[in-house]
Amino acid sequence: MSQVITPQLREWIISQAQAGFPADTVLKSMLASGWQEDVAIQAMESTLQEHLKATQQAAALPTPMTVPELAVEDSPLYLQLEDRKVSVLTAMSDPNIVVIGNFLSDEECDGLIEGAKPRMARSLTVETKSGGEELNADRTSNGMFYARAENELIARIERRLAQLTRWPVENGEGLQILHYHPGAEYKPHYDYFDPHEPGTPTILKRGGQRVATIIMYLHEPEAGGGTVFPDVRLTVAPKKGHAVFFSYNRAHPITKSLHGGEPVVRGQKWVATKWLREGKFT
Ligand code: PD2
Ligand code: ZN
Repeated sequence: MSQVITPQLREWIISQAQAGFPADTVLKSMLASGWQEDVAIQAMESTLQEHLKATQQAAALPTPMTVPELAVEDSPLYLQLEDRKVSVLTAMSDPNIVVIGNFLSDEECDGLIEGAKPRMARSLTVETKSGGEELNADRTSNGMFYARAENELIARIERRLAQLTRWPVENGEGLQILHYHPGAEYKPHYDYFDPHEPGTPTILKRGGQRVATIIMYLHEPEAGGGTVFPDVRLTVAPKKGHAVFFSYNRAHPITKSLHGGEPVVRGQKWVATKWLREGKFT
């Protein structure tokens, strides 16, 4: 009969290793208490390898940064910003995700799309190997960037975003517009720059790490196209005029900030994305 490696056995193996017993001594004790040799060896190998990986990952945790936080401590239903009253629809603390209603008017959504249309091209993502830009198979949308304060509409939305997030306008990247046709998606990813990629130091010279993202929905599809957070199994519906804010205080998966754009099933989806940096984005 085959023996099963139990969580208790794994814990015991780790405790023996931590107490300083050599591998062959631990193995002998396991055999003496009735474990089959092949099972005992496999249990030791897999347990100790996983334990080593986990401790190495913990040791490599980057130090947390100060990140933007919305003024939702006392669970307000609305936030009165200088030029607009917006709704707080959903708030989650870990990860910090806040869904905002009525963030943009229909006219603002349409204006962002019309201004972007003549400038759309297949989306590029920042290429972390060199710090340049590249076509990315994980992102099948089309896109463009507005320069910061490029026109009155952009400047107004950027001021509103700065009030919402209590984060300086100067720390924001230019607004990015994305257009998804049916079938187009953005596979789950992190928006921060991977510290292990060779191009990251170059990217970080322009304002440091990204610390938060706001995705604004400009045109809603008929089906599909939600923004998903797989670590907490949350899907934000891509409702026109709504926005989703989320922050990540270090460049590490423990932030649970993994997120993606689900494939559009029917209709067209347009979004505007604002990324906020630690410092002034130049
Ligand atoms: O369009 C989206 O839902 C989406 C999903 C994930 C956009 C982004 N990421 C992004 O622009 O970073
Ligand atoms: Zn993203």
